[in-house]
Amino acid sequence: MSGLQALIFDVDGTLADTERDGHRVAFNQAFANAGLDWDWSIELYGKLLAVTGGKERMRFYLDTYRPDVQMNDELIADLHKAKNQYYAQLLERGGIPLRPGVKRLLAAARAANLRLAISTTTTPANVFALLTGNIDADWFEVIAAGDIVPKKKPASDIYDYVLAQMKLPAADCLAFEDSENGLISAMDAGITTLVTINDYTQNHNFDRAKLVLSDLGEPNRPCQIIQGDTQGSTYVDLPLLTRLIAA
Ligand code: XBP
Ligand code: MG
Repeated sequence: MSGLQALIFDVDGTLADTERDGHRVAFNQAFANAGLDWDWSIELYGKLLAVTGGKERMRFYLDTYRPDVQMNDELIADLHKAKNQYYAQLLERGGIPLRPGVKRLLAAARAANLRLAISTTTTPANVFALLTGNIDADWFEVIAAGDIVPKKKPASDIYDYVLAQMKLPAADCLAFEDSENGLISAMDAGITTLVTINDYTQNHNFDRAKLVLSDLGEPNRPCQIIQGDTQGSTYVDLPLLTRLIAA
């Protein structure tokens, strides 16, 4: 059997805009609580996002902006744990909604017996914190997240892992991403990718993407087409995805 069989979703920036008002705020809370004078502004965080993974991002910040500060991996891991607790609290307060069209598309895919998976750099607990109250985590056959693979995005490891778990060829899957690192990861795993941009990623290089949109859109709220051809569709639905994979 061939044709579209599974949709694989990135999390941060794709399911929801979690970076600027979620992870960034939680990082700053963790830093303040630890008595550190680090404050990651919206602008600085945009630069730090070049490095995926919260622990890796902190190490990059230290190496680049605070070379005078010595911090061992254990302390970074403690800060990261605290950050994720603040992040969960923020989500519990309903701080971050899903992006347009996400829930509609997932529900349609489920109704059509398409298989669903998650492929993300973030910590597994953060995925569940975001899904709680929004989407049943059981909808996803595989939730591949965090340190489960040796190399985070842009390496293809996390997508390779999902494909292996689902025992599916890349050609029968579609990936949803929001960033250049995510796109490289999915494409290097051989998966056709649809990108929905956000403020942090709008200037990334998405040349390899099949389609680049403002968001997934809704029937009464069209998305903007940035690159590629929706053949008249004003929002992302299953017929459009089937056409994309066949093209
Ligand atoms: C996003 C990331 C993550 C989050 C923070 O990855 O790079 O590092 O910013 O999560 P994706 P952690 O878009 O693939 O979900 O602090 O748990 O790493
Ligand atoms: Mg992302």
